[in-house]
Amino acid sequence: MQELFYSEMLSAIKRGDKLLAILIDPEKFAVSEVSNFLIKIPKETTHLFVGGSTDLNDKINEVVTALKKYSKLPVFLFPGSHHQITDAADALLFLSLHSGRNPEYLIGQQVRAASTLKSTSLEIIPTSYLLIDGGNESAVARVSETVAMSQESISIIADTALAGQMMGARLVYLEAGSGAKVPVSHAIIKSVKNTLSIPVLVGGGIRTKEQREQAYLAGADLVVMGTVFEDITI
Ligand code: 1GP
Repeated sequence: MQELFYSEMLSAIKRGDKLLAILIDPEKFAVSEVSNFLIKIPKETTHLFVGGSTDLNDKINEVVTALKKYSKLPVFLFPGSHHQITDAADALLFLSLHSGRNPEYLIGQQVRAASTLKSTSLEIIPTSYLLIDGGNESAVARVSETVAMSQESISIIADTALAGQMMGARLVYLEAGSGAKVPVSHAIIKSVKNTLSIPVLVGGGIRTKEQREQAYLAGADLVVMGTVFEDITI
């Protein structure tokens, strides 16, 4: 499998670029507003992520197709389930919820996706996904029926991320949950960054440019922002 989008990400990080993904939840996105949405997101945006925890409709293909029509940014799927796959996107974050102990989200959903992905044009990027307590119950915790890791457990979080890397993950995603009250702490980002050699993605509860810059300073290679841009399309 080619690793075009992953290689581009590594090259950008090596150059010292800071990456920014805007997350679009298809359920909350008005396709008719796509061009308006793309004008209003930050000019620093490097990636568009598409996906959501709830699986109430099959809008994902429609949303990705509309984004690809109006934007040259790479579109990565960030699926909440094996239903959220479309070849209209460029790449797939093939998530395994390593913070949790629910086999359905460690391997079950991945098995359900495997036969579809066998003939996909998507670039598949194995991603270690860690849910960290963001101060409120997240949709990820509710849907996956797993408990978020405490922000106090810095060494366990770093060890979990390291185990994910050792298992072959090409990215680690530190997730405080969409709409988190408290983003992932700088101490956690720093510890994971110092422990791992793969890129570190951080999201959940990041609302301002300043918070984003602070996450980069702590060691995040890519910041994900979603909720703060949702009202653009509603
Ligand atoms: C959620 O990390 C993303 O999966 C983004 O979170 O919606 O809080 O920006 P927000």
